[in-house]
Order: sequence, then structure tokens, then C-alpha cells
Amino acid sequence: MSRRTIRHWSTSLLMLAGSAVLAVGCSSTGAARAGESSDAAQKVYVAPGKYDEFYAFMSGGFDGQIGVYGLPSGRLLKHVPVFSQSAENGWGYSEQTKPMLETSYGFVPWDDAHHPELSQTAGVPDGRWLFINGNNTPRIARLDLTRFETEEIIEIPNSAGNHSSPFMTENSEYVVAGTRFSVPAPQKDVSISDYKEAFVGTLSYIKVDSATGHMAIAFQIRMPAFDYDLSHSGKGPSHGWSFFTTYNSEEGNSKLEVNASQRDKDYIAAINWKQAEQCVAQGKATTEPARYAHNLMGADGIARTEWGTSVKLLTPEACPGMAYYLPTPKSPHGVDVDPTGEYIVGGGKLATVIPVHSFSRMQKAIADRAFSGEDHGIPVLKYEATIAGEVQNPGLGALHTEFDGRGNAYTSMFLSSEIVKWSLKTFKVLDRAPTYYSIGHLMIPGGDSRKPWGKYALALNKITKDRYLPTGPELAQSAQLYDITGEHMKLLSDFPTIGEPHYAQALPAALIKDRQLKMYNLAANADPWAAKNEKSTRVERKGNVVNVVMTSVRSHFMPDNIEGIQVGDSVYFHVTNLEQDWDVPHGFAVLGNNNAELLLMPGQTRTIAWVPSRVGIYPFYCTDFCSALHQEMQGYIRVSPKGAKVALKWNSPSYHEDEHDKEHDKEHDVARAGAAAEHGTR
Ligand code: CUK
Ligand code: CUA
Repeated sequence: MSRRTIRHWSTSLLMLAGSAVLAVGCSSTGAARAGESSDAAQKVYVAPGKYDEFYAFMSGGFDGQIGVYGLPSGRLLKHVPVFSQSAENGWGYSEQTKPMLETSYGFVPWDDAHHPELSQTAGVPDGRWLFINGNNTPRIARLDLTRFETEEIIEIPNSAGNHSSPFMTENSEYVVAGTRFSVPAPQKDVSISDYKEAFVGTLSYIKVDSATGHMAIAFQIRMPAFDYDLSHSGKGPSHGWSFFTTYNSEEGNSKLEVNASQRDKDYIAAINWKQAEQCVAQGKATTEPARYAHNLMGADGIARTEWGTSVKLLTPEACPGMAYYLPTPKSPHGVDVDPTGEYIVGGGKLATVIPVHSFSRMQKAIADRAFSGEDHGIPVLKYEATIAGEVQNPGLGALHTEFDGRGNAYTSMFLSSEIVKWSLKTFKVLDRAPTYYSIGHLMIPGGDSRKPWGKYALALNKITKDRYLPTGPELAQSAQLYDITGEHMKLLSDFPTIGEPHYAQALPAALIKDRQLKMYNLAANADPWAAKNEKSTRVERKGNVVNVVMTSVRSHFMPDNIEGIQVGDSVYFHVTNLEQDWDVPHGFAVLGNNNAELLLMPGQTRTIAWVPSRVGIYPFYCTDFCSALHQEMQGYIRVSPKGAKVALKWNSPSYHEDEHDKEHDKEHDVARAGAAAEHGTR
């Protein structure tokens, strides 16, 4: 035990919660030296041109995105936009992607993303999809792992703080979503002091279509007004159940740091979702109105929003046998199920032990009706009846546990800033390794599945203090990689991450690396504004809307000279990348556009809107260095005053200059206006 840990033990738990930030950073030498050893360097060294062994998907936290890293190198491979607009590639700015960020609250271009979850088959990550929660405006996104792009986002109604989400059942039947903040559901205008009467906690089950991955809200369960913090699903024998941690079973509505820490034990809610399915099938659910957005990227590359209008709602009273409470000390954070499906581990962040419940004992306790009472009509199982063991003296501030598949568990300890390895047989601590500093989640590739690839553990740390070159008031967030193949964990490396990583997932690169989409098929491009060759490029005006149908190819745009645009026009640039080679994107940006750029993958069409606000000549150019003549990939747009008599003209194979002598200008404009009206705008 380090000196820092001993110091922690000497003060009270609650004091520590506040002072953890100050306490870290006082001893970093020991393992830093281990990390510097040439042995460690060898283990994370991936030679130039060689691939990493694992893809790791790390939540971006408050940046709302996903970072894809290679392990063991820690190299950043991609930053995938999900809930937050990304000006880098026009995600959430381009007309085709804007609908992805639609919600019942309107367009919400940001979220706080915590928990990536890989799709699973038979309890093992299968490399098809990655799901992640939006915490602030309750949503779940699905990424396609052949494209590393977000394909679907569904809003979760009757929820506020979608934190215990989107944990996956073992055959990707469902992703679950529990509300962190209880609120009135449906929402209403009510005094906050009526919390206990008027607020509820909703747990949602979102069905995942096994062929397409498409999500649909199957049913919601209305629970007491606790805070539902984290979740994991059962596996193997416990398949069919899911587990949610709760805190604030005191049902406080202010000063929660005190008011939600009164009880010795809160609960893990055990939900028998197969029972819930039956109750729904038997008509025991009520259908209630709810409005929520369901945004799906179409096969034509255009996202569309459909509006959900109702949800099926179950209550524990209407569906006996569906919900039980497992008392768990004390304000538990994480809940994790071991690879065998037998052990359910609570992360009691204010507790002095790590409680481990047994699924088989839980089943027996339910059969024996070993209840200590009820809470809001939900049976509370006796702690002694379900507990398999308690890990003694684990450290302080247990948050999350992952497994190596060899009978060991690894728990992150926020306050004592360490990973604690313990045995699932003896519940004894086997090893501990300091983290720098204040670890939140940890991740072992497949470490929450039935078959972990138990080679590395990754610590996802909240605070870095003195670990990197300082960068002003905001310091880097950090991950640390440990070798866990031996008896003792061994720190191999530190690397900074983007945003604040919470949970992460990883899988062997071999599962997905050869299934990557290399380009979009231009011939199959179904965007109504696609130009599949330069001949079909054109500029059309309809009132004050101008559609520029443009192509890009090494190393020019077509057209690249446009005149006849007026101040205040809504100009839509529909740019198609004609390339059919891997790794040849083009960019598009225009002077003064208060929007974003476009980054166009080969064969893809994307549209960006621009409203010029003053007269002048506006260059546009390709932003992605695509060829030796990339700098030549540029063009000009002339913007004239509103109502000016400057004819619309452009250079492209589709445009005939001779039609445009002054005499015919007027007729021509009329004809073009007619053609534009037929096409319409997006
Ligand atoms: S939470 Cu961040 S450390 Cu949002 Cu999963 Cu536990
Ligand atoms: Cu196209 Cu640079």
C-alpha cells in the first residue's frame, strides 16, 4: 500500500470525496520508472508500418464523440463524430447529417457521451456495431464498424440524464437505458419539493434488430424516484436479467452529497427482462403518449428523422417477478457481471468493501422469498441471502470492475487511485497498481464479456496533474496501459486522450480490419443532388435559393467560376467526390461561410449551406491535400447586390455560353427557373 493510500485511510470518506483532487499527485516516481523500462517500451512499441493488435473505442465524455485508438501503442486512429457537430468534416452541419442531431427539444448539437458498448453474439463482441449513450439529452447512438460512422441516434423519452446506458444483452437483443435523474414522467409543471410524490425513475429497453442494428424502444419500466447510475446485463446463466445500480434511494432533491449518503445501503435493481417481455406480450403494459426523435442514416447517405409518438409502459406492480432490489453498500456506482454470469459486483464508491452478489443465490433467495421487506412495492432481498462475498480492504472509492477471463477481477479505486486485482474464488486482493491519477473506468478488451482478451488493462484517469507537459489551466485527460498477463500488473505506458474518457471497449483488430468500406459506389449514389459526372454539374436558381451541383476530382472542381449569386441568397453547394479510389477525400470550403467545411469521401455527395452577406468575390478551395495540384483545386464565386442584373453563369460542360448573350438572358432565366422548380430544394 502506498503512502498516499495510507493517508487516505486516515481521513473520513466524505472528506476524501472532496479532497481527492488535492491528495493526488504527491508520489508518482515508482511506477513511472517501471513505465520507463525498456521492457515496457518493447511491449507498447508498434514498429512503423505495423498494426496495433486491438482497436479501442473510448468515449469522449463532454466532447460527445468517440476516440478510436490502437492498443498497445495508444495511437489515435480516428475521432468519430457522434452527438457533437464536427466542423472538421461537416458532421451535423451538412444538410445530409443535420437530422442526426434532431431531438424533441429541437436541434441539439452536443452531448456528453460515457459508455461505448460493442454489439455481442453469444456474449462476445462481434465487431458489427458500437453503441454509445448521450447523457445530457437522453439518446443512444449506433456506429457502423465497417465505416466508423454514426448511423442512427434514438432519443429516450421519460428520461433525464441517460447515464446507465447503453449496456448490451448477450446477443444484442437490447440496449438498456436507465435515467440518472428522476423526473416527472410524463413531464409536468410541479414543485420540486413534491419530488417523492411526483418524480419517477424510468428504465428503458431498446430493441436492436439483429439484421440491421436498427433500434426501437420496446418498453419502459417505471421505477421509484432513485438515481439509476450504471448497468450491466447478465450473461450465461444470468442471461435474461439486467442490473442497475441506484443511489439516492433516500429520494433527496437537494444537497445530494449529504442527503443521498444517509443510508448504509442503496440497491442494485435486478430486472428480469424476459419476464418483462412476457408481461408486455400479455398486455400488461399501458401505452402512453411520448414524443421522441429517431434519426437514421438512409442507404442514400441522407439522414432522416422519424417521430415516435408513444411508449409501452410497465410498472413492477403490473408485472410481478420482474424487479427486485439487492441491498448494496453504499451509493454504488458501477455494476459488473463476471464472464461466467454468476457474480454481480457492485462498486460502492463510499463503501469499505467490494460487495459481490451471487446470481444463483439470488435465484434461490427469490424462490425462498428471502425478503427483508419491500421498497415502493418492490421486494428487497436479504443482503446475506444474495451476497457471495465481500472483498476486504480493497482501497477506497471503488467504481468499476472488469475481468480477465482467468478468474480475476480488476476494480478501479478512484480515491486511493489504483487498480485492485482480486480473486473471484477467494474474494482476496491479489495485487494493486497505482494509477496517475484518480482512475474512473478501466477497460480490459472484452472485459465485460464472456470471453475477455485478458492481455491488457487500460486505466481511464480523471486527473493528470504532473504527468505531461503542462498546457495552461486545462491539463490532458489520460489513459494508462497495464500488462495483466503476469501475477503482478505492470504499467507500460501513459497516453493522453481527447475529451474526458469514461468507459471504453476494445476488440482484436482482426475482427474488423478487413471489413472496412473503402469508398462509396458512385454509380449507386442515390443522393438527389449527386452529379455523377461533370456533364451533369449545374447551377439553378429558384427565388433566392441557389443550388450549385458541383463535382470534385483531382485536381479541380466543376464548375469553378460562378456568377449571378446575390447577397442574401441561400446557396446550397451539393458537392460530389467523383473519385473511386481508397483514401482520396476532397474538402470544400468557401470564404466567410459561418458554417463548416465539407469533407467528401470517394463517391459521396454532401451539401453545405451558405448565405453570402456582402458583395465581392469569394474563393473556394479543397481543404484536403489530395494531389500534387491540390493547391490548384480552387474556384471563385461572384456575389452581386440583391436584385442586381447579373446573369447566373458558370463554367461547366453543361453550360452553353452562346445561349447566354444578352438578348436571350431573360428567356433563359425563365426556362431555368422552371427547371429548378421541378427539382425543388432539399
Ligand atoms: S461513469 Cu465516468 S467514471 Cu459516466 Cu461510467 Cu464511472
Ligand atoms: Cu482535392 Cu485537395
